[in-house]
Amino acid sequence: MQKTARRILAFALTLVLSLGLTTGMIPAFSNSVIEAEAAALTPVQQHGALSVSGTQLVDKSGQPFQIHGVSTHGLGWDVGYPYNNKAAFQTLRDDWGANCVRLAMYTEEYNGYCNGNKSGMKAQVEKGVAAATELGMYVIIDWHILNDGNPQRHKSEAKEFFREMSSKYKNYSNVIYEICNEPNGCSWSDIKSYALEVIPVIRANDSDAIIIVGTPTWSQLGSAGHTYEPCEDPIRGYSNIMYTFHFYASDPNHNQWLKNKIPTAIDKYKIPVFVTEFGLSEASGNGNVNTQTSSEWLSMCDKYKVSYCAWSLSNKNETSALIKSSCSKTSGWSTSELSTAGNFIRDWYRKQSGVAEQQYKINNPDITNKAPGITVSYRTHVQNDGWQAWKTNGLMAGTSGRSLRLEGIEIKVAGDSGLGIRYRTHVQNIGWQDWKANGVMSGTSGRSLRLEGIQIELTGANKDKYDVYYRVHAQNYGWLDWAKNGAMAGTESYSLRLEGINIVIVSKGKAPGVPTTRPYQGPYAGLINYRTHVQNVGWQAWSCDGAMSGTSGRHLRLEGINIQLGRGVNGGVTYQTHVQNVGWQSWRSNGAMAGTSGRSLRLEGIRISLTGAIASQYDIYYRVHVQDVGWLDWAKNGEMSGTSGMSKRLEGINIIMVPKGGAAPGSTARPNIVR
Ligand code: IDC
Repeated sequence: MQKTARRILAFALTLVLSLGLTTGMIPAFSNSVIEAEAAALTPVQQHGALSVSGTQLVDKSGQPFQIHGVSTHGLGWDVGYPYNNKAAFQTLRDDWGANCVRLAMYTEEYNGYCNGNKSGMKAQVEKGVAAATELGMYVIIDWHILNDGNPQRHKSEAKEFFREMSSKYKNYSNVIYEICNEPNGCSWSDIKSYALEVIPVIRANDSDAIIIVGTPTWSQLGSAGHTYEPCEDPIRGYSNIMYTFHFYASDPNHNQWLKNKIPTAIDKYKIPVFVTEFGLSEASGNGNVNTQTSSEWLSMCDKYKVSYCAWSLSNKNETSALIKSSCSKTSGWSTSELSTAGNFIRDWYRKQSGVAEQQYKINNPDITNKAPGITVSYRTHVQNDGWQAWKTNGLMAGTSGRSLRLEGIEIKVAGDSGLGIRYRTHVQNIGWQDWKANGVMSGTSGRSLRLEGIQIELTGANKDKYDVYYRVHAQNYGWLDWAKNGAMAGTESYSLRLEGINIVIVSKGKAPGVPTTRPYQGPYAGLINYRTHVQNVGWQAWSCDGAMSGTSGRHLRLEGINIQLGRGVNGGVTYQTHVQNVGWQSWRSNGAMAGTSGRSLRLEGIRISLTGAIASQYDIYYRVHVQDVGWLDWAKNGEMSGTSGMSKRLEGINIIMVPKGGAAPGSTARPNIVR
């Protein structure tokens, strides 16, 4: 079975490498990506390989597990395959709370696998499995017999197909095999003997994947209303086998005797059932959609913890289709673009998965000390959707789980005539725009350019009575921490879009009750950032917040250093170095180089101080690694670090900022040696 951890790491590394190449920021970046990934585990990361215990599907820890999936329409149909894409599945996962996709590969009808379209269908299945796997979703490979009725009819093709698929996916923990969608016009013994040939083919490659076997009469668990042939004569000798049951919740026929089938199969016969397909419509795939009977059916499945997948992810003009036929988008649908069935399924799955609750918290973050009587209003221009409605006082603007970029924003304040607001955005291909104020648009319109970062600050005579806080949802990172009073929120140099934003105004100096550590990702993402020029090596990548810069055990001298405060930090940093043959140089500040370049002269000592507002809020500590001596203790706020009169080179340095008066990062007994 696939090693999930390895996949997270592989994903993180790919991201790090692809971004790292363009930025040179690999070390600082990699941790945050891994953390961001770990914070939101995918369904497969959380639940791993599934198995069957008694009648229940269980996850890797043996806990009962329910699939909440969505089935594609036929993969050969023009209303089916366009939705077989990763962005669509991501919308299902992140916005709907679905954990599974079912790939309906018709065998006969409409470009079916056994109807001359083998390679086309296989390519679609491979595409769907790859997308679901990258997203950490479960995926069902469905041999969608329908008009062909008896699975015996294409048995040899089925065996060949499942041999190939199970060989390809034998190490995947998320792939489920459904070997015959809806047998009809044949007996259970036909189906069973088919299953007894296909199952061993899969088991030869994969000893434990879930295999789901279709049942008589379009998978109704028996050939007539009160018969249960598969339950009375189940398949023996294999583990992790389940039986298909299908229903269409608004079909008058299905709302009679069919309703007893799940309880009877499970309670009486102890047979594991999987609803690989249900519709909210009638059995034709069209007609009435009755939300009352739909709720009853799904509640019954939930009571028995039976898994289910909804038919179908399509905009076909029929009521079982989850997307409105007027909508041609193949991912990122808004609720107004979903059909009645689509909205019902989305709501149902969101509640079940906790996505609704998480999103409620994103939309309504718990902010303390909001400034009484002050209203900040803002609206965003979103890719495809255009201008959204105005949001106020901390509510989310933008979208969540739909991967849509923000392109423009307008912000205004009310409630204090002495208060105004200004803001500027960092726009793809353009960079920082000029500041805009009090409701004027920042960003672009009609140019499809993403916002990547934003700064917001208060203006006017009364601006010092308040603090403005804001945070953004950045692509790949998710929600960053809250920025304050003009600090940058978003990312820089990584070409990542903003997708959402919250803004709130808090009474001056009061705690907002939300995290504020890291509102920004990119170069200078640390509070204090620095890099050194090393003998033979040249400039190293930037380090930040206590990480070592320089080399260790290589006897190479430091020759130069840049030091810079984090983006948006209110204040400055100033530093001077003691250089071989030269002595103390003059002070340098805010990123300028100290030391020498091209002269092969070693640094022997350094002093560093904070300036401006930050100097009253933080102490700066630093220590150096000295030739033949090793690490000296920490120096603080302008004290000398290093040696003097000893002709010893510096080889490494750590720099860190600590809230004013806080504990030192280590011993401060001997920060320097002066001879
Ligand atoms: C339906 C589709 C419809 C298509 C028809 C025939 O919704 O657009 O024209 O198939 O191919 C099933 C089947 C499933 C059916 C669905 C609704 O598994 O393929 O899809 N249904 O009729 N069993 C019961 C209902």
